[in-house]
Amino acid sequence: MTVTETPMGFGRMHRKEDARFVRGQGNYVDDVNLPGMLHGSFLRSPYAHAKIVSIDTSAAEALPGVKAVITGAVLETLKLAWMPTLSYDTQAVLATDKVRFQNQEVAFVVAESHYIARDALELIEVEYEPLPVVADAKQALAPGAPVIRDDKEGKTDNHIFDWSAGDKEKTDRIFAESEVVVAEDILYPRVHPSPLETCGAVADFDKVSGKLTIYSTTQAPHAHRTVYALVAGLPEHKIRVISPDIGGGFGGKVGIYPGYVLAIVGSIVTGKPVKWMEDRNEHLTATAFARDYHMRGEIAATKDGRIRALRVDVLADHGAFNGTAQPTKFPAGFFHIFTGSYDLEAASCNVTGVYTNKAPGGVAYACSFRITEASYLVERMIDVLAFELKMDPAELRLKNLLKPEQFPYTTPTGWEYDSGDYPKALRLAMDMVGYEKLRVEQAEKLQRGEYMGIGISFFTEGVGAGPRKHMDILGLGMADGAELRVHPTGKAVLRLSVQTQGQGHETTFAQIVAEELGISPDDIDVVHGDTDNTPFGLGTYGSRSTPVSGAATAIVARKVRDRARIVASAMLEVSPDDLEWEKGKFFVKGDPDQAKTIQEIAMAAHSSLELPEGVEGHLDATTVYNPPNLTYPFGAYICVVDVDPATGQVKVRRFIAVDDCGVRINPMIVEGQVHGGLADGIGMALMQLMAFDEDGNHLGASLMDYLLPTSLECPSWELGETVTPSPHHPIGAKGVGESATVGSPAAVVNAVLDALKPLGVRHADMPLTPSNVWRAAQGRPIRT
Ligand code: PCD
Repeated sequence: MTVTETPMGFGRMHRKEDARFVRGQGNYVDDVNLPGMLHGSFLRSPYAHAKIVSIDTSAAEALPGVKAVITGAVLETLKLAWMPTLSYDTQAVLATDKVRFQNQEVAFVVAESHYIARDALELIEVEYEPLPVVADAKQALAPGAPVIRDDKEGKTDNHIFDWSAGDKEKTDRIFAESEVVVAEDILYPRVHPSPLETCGAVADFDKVSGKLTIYSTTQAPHAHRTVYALVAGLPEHKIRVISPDIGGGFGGKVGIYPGYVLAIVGSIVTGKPVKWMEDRNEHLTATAFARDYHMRGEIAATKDGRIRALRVDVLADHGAFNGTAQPTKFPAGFFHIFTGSYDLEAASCNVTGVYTNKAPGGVAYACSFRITEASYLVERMIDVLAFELKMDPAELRLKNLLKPEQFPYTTPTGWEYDSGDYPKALRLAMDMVGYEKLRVEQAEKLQRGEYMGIGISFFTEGVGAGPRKHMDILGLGMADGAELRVHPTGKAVLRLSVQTQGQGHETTFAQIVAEELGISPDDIDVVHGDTDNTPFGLGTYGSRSTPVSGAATAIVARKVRDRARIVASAMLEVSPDDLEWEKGKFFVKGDPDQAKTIQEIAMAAHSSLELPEGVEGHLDATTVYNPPNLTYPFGAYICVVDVDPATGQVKVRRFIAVDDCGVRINPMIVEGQVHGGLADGIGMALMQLMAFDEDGNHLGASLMDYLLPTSLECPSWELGETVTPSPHHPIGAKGVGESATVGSPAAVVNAVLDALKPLGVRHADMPLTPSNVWRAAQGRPIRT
């Protein structure tokens, strides 16, 4: 795709940040090297569950170059052994009483070099007393199961929460009277975000000024600063969190990890800056996982395929500490959006969260707070129903999709979808793939003993958390700020509270200002990821930057424009009402030659020109945006696969993705976001699983076992779009960052199962690896 000129607003434009990235000039946390900096490293537990009898650090401390060895006992004296999680639970910073998952942090060595620190770890003696392990969520609530969180007073089981949504009574009534009821057990396995860059931090505590500066891999610098202030009792204005370039986040960099805290403690203890940077093995085993939802879905319908109700029961594996990141009111995130894109009479769900001896986290991983699980569930259930009714899955969907005239639409579980034209998107995807013809080809192939599958999924997401009256994280409302400064020469600086991790905000947010003010995006600098230099806000995840900060940016630019109108009226000696705006300039109504450009106006605002009331001498403005609702992007995906039942090999031949994220700021970036998410979906559907044995040993602790999709597994994506603007968003945009990860796994799985349908296979769980596909084809699918 060639782009020849910079658009003065929305449109295709190369990413401004790429100039430094492609030259290897990004500045990541590991590139931060401060004078006198020391290095920290963790001793981690070999056991998934064990009592700590004793820890002897004397030999490690004696190793030349070692500056400090910090244990849980040391942290206890500082009241820092435990920290709050994003779900109001507590998490051990360093284990004190016992270890609760394999590779949990047990001790932290600070030394002159990373290598000395690693060597010293070998000299620490820990005596463990192994305890029975709960590795399987389904065993967590069994009578007599070992209690993982006995640190919590009075805790006698592994239960975390029960949460339900929808109208259970009405749903049950419809199920009782429905002609067809189908049930299926569906697992969304534990997976991991696995960005290119692992997690790390450099902490620098200045004893003289009392100021703590932390460079860290965080998607939410302001929220982290507040948590550090509350936990460590440090004054918030003396903490500066800098999130420099981030090599991908995908939700895994939302929470606070023990490593960040220990870099801080290490710096306070030694008086020197301390760097902590984990390796891939540590990242895969100890940072936030995603999913791990064991779901039982039931769908009620008429014989001719009108879907009436959905009922879901979920067992949610949250690992050893409940550290999921989502708005407080919703312990199962936004899972209750599981009615998806369909017009149902009723729905209800119950989610039970349990502790297991696995790493904590449960973050998004491109899921907008459990919408991936919800979307996968409903899209699989639709195909299961189609299987039973012997109906075409496209026809079944078209029959039940919400109609454009139903928007704004309130779902049976209380979401208000803002806008959509679903049938149009699905029909477009079907046209693009040549659906009818493909079905003919599929039938012909089957005659020849070749198994080809066509999988459809239709998703609706709710992104842009969120309205403050419903949504907060740790008591912090989910609004975001924006500040816009226009210099005398008409160049601008936009300061944002969201934090890009590769999405291209330095480009797209400049484009929003450009669209509103007619200043070239090249003349607008976007500042982010530094709490000292940006307004407060909750950060980037749940595809919220465009819905929340994108709105704030448009609004702050409009405030600047309002001030510019007043200045222009003084310059042109007419009333502000007599001016008309055309991108980049104000002119006198009926006399377009009498005009002042935004650059001229900016200079005048700073000059000796006498300014009217309300304009003190510049155009700068600031705002905070509290979204009235989420935005609801949607899409229709179709995947075509060839499956060899004899070897279990799956080849994704084609993938059509029609996305509707409202108005697109930069279509090229949107397409890039979709490409990435589709690849992610193929990874989850076909390759990825965080597996554990019954002793809680991690079985996929390297990228040799935990497989990431590459271009070899991906077809050449075929993208389409429809544009249904969000009616409540100032520029009509909806989020898109997670859409493809939400929508694609179901399309791939539905395609593989469509191929195996002639063999009588109705369902098999992800990941559909060759061995799992082979087993399914033999009539022995792996069940969970
Ligand atoms: N856009 C446009 N238009 C529209 C929308 C959007 O243009 N309509 C664009 C923007 O601006 C940006 C992007 O696109 O740039 C995205 O956006 P959004 O949707 O808003 O989102 P954000 O917030 O920004 O981001 C976030 C996301 C998420 S969430 C995830 S996972 C992932 C995604 O993002 N991650 C990542 N993507 C990505 N990419 C990259 N490169 N890297 C990363 O890391 Mo979570 O919750 O965290 O799990």
